[in-house]
Amino acid sequence: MYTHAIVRKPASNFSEGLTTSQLGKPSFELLQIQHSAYIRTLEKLGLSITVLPALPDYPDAYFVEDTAVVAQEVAVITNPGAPSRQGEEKSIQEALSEHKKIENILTPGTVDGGDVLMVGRHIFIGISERTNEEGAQQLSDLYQSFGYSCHIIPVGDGLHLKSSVNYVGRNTLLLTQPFQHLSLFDDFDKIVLEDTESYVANTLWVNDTLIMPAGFANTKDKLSRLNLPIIELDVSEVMKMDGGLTCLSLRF
Ligand code: CIR
Repeated sequence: MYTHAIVRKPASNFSEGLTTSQLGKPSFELLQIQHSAYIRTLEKLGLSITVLPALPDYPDAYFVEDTAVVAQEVAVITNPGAPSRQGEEKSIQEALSEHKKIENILTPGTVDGGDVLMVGRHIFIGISERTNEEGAQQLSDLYQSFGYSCHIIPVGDGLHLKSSVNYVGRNTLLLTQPFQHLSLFDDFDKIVLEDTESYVANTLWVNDTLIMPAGFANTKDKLSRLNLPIIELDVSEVMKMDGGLTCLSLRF
């Protein structure tokens, strides 16, 4: 069970953040409404939320997930792979050190938390444009020393590993088609997304409830087979900045 989450308010210049999306100019007003609804949803699921102030010097900083990898025994502060995001991790270290023992990914290693999928004692680490081999290896060594089994996977498609694969409870992974045949995932049941709904791969499993992006009926249908409560949230403005539901918080 998660009991805590850390989030950060988006800054009004958030649209200066990195994005590859062609979905148009995002609205700050709407993003604030969507971000508040996200916080309320986590609160309803029993989490107590630390809301950090906006960081206008880092327009992507409300994607806090990328700045740390948090487990029961330790929080690893990352070294974000995008130069414009390096430095975001400093205030996260401060916030997490109230709760956890801290370790750090060190240069030349880079890791974005969006590339790290934890399922129980297993950790899948994606090598992407943001997470390099050195960073993945440092993270893997750290968590192996705490008894976790770590697996490193190349992410050929999408921004981060968790843009394409997430755990949705009941020993099941929700994943996009390019990831469906990876033998590393053979021990899981799989729900494979249709191409048109691949964005929903970034569904968030919190305390046995699924929080999914609103408006993807086919996937909602598939997820309902798991018999878990499903909450749909509109994250249109987050999507315009290449982000999703997992990116907006650190849960522990
Ligand atoms: C970026 O490109 O870094 C941000 N605009 C989006 C980060 C999304 N984070 C995530 O998927 N964990």
